[in-house]
Amino acid sequence: MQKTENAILIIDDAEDIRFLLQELLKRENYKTIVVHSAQEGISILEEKAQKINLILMDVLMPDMNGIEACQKIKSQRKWRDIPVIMVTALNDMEELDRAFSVGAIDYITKPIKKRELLARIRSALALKKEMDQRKAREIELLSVNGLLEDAVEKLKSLSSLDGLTELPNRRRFDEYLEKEWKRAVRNGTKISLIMLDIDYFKAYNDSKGHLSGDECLKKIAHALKQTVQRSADLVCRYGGEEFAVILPETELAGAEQLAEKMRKHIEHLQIEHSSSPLGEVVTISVGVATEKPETYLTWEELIFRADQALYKAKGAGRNTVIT
Ligand code: GH3
Ligand code: MG
Ligand code: MG
Ligand code: MG
Repeated sequence: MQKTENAILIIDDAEDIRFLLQELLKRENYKTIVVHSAQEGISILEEKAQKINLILMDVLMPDMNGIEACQKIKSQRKWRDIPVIMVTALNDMEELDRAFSVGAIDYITKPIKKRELLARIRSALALKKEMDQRKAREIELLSVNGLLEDAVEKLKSLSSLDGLTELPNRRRFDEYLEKEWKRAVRNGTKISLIMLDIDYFKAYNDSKGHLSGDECLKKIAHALKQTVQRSADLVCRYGGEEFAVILPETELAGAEQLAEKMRKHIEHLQIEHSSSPLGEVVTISVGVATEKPETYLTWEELIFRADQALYKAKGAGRNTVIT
């Protein structure tokens, strides 16, 4: 029964054999392509090897004989998987040995016996099908491996992002600050750092629940990110409800301006916070510090000073910027 469009390629120089094979196979609903020389058979493969699922090859042919042709086919990676059954009048074991040694899968002797022919074709096709399926599974595995590699890449980039807010995390903050600090030492430029913390966020969580707290953190992260304009400025989630903004090549006045813009922006988000002693909406307290990095200083000094300023902002009543 013909199930696919695939064809059996018949290569034989004798017209009567070509005719006989073609007729027998046609009656069994096999599709055939029939040629009279090895050279012609190879041209067919060059054109549509993927449509050929079996080759019936005569051994004795002028020009290129069947053994040579089989060897040639098996030496090509793209053709190697097509089974070749040798058709021989010789009953010559030496010829057959050679045929097997160059990769033929089976042989049929002339005169051709119908039952034998069909049995051997069926078993060759079944084997080919199994090989194709195995190959497909291997390809599937390879693509799974590819997917795994992509996933690892993704994980690497995720490992520097905070899962909730999708802002760079503390690890990325440390890396970036160290890098920018060193650059500033080399170039003699300044770095500013903004540290900010949500006011009365514990009360927010307590009154609205932790999930609402998470949503609030996301909104604030998004708003902070929108506020910065330079690509060198890095807004990070420093931890909990604390954020930090690294501003390379920025003077204190510029950093303070940005900090005030952020404070206002958050206040104007109007995120309801009725349990805040300050009023009705979520606010932030902000500390700003600037350093001109010198080799005797470290970036920890900058963090310490921004943190101190933030602490003072809390002490000064919150919802404010202190430098
Ligand atoms: P202050 O104005 O002095 O900063 O008061 P506060 O309540 O904001 O400060 P506190 O440090 O007492 O509380 C911080 C709260 O932030 C407590 C903690 O549960 C909450 N928090 C930290 N990280 C997360 C988070 O990822 N999700 C949620 N929902 N809450 C968080
Ligand atoms: Mg012949
Ligand atoms: Mg805090
Ligand atoms: Mg807080």
